[in-house]
Amino acid sequence: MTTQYQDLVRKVLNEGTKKEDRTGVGTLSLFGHQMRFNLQEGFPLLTSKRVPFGLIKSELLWFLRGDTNIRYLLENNNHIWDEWAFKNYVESDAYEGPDMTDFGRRALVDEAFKVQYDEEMTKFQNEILTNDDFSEEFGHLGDVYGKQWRAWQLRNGETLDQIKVVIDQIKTNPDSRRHIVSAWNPEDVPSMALPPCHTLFQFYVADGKLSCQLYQRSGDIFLGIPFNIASYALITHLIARETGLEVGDFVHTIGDAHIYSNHLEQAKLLLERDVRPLPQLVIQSEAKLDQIESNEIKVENYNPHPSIKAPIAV
Ligand code: UFP
Repeated sequence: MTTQYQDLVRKVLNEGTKKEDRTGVGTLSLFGHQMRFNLQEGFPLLTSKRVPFGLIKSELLWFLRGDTNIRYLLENNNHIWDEWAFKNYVESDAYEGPDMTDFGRRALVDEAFKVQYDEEMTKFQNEILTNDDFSEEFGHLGDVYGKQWRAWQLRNGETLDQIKVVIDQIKTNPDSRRHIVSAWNPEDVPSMALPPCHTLFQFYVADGKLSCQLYQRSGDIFLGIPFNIASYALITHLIARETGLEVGDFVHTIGDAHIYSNHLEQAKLLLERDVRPLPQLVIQSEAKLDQIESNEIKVENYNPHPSIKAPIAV
């Protein structure tokens, strides 16, 4: 059973360099790390703490639909992108409620503000879910993963579906060394609130098996990385299913691999726990890749240790 994630946590705790970062929190960090998960051995969902797979799969299905509107996520009870859309709304002329400047930080330190914020956020979510015009205007997040993967803007005005191209190539020219999907669009990066963390991925076919390698430029080891591992393991399964291949390895290459200074105790607690057998992934669907529903994908025999709370750095 794989202990590669634990090994990474231990390595950064022992050898990481103290480094300041954009969020002001501070990290222990190292540059350049690689893990390899053999997907035949089970689905690499962390067992040393519970990881919410439901959020991972609905987010990935959202990307694969080329959808950039949070309505689909809300319909699936997924709130991981809410703040980004909410920010656009409260900064627009249409917003008439109480001042929401710097809402993320203020909601953590000011109880009275938190009540107002929760109220405004709930109203916002309800509008997105029930009001088509409002959702069209304020539900979109712009050029995030779904857009870059499925409708990369070309110079001639048309768009390019990178996922379709890669699937076609895997089927017709499996030995190609060009099975690449890039989310990193240098032209868009300066205007993005959060430039893509999972930057580029490549597929590889050998012995009837499909492998995938991700280059992740920046990885929050405690909160982000367990999500990213599961998400890319899942996309490897989904593309393998679409192309009639078995699954091979998921290779995870990380640039700046860091543990935030307010996650150190949680990381140590995680290392005290034993690693349990991996769950299995089950996909029960007749649908094409971008029509699969979240409830058609399940992990079975997932018996992790309890989740561990840690503050997210924004
Ligand atoms: N982060 C991840 N995985 C993700 C994601 C974000 O680890 O999928 F979207 C973390 C990495 C980093 C922060 O701690 O979010 C992004 O900050 P920056 O853009 O400064 O690297």
